[in-house]
Amino acid sequence: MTLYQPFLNHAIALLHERLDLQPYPIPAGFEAKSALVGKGKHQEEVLTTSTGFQSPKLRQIRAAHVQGGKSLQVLNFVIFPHLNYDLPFFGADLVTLPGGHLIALDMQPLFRDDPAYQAKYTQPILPIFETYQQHLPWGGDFPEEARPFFSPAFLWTRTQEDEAVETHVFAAFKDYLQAYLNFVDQAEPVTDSQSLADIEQAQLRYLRYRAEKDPARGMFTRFYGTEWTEEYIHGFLFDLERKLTIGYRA
Ligand code: DBV
Repeated sequence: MTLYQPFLNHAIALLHERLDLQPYPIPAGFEAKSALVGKGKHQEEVLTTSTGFQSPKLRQIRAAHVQGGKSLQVLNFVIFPHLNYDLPFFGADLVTLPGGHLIALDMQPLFRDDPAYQAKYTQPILPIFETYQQHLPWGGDFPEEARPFFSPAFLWTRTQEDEAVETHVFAAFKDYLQAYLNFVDQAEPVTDSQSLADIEQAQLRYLRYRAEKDPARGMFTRFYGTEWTEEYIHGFLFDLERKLTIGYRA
């Protein structure tokens, strides 16, 4: 079993338990993709698999899982709520490269600087954040322009220790996901047209940033080529703009 497979298995089991879950369509050719990377005895297969679900309040729940041997493992797992809920995004970026593990876990706010929003969606998470943060060193600088998209409960670490990932990070991932699903349970649809417009703008701002700055673009392009990569990013990983174009509304 690879490093992040237990994370994905846990997430899928919990989502089934707690939500009225339906599949989310994955464009043909993007369910699984593999390439042989490297030369001679360093050659490795790099396999990228995709998983997608939806529920009445959650537009897209999706995971990209990259498995390329001990020093290349990625699980990027994001939940995008429907546009008539003020719910944050659930965002996990769990990345293992030759240099070590890079872990980003957060409930990414729609309205970072709104105190009422923080009180509703960040303050309840801070005790969980503090429980795990003390065991995990701060991950260091990240792009300044990404700052508005993270909450004060952003768990961000770099570590060399597999054990830290298997214990603290895994426990944090489970707790954040439970807490997120509690928010989902409580969420009521938004009907006010100004609030709906604000939510759509905030979702688009987030989504455009992530699609444009996807830190995996270079890696995917090397493995699978430009055409596959751009289609994967815009047609599956960060697909809201496409869906709006073809008439999706909450
Ligand atoms: N990141 C993704 C997707 C990935 C992915 C869809 C499927 O959004 C992987 C794969 N993230 C990935 C990889 C790296 C990172 C790094 C492969 C390493 C890139 C490299 O070192 O070459 C959080 N992820 C990062 C970094 C951050 C995040 C801050 C370091 C980036 C850097 O130093 O430039 N999660 C990421 C992020 C947001 C988020 C930027 C913004 C809202 O939610």
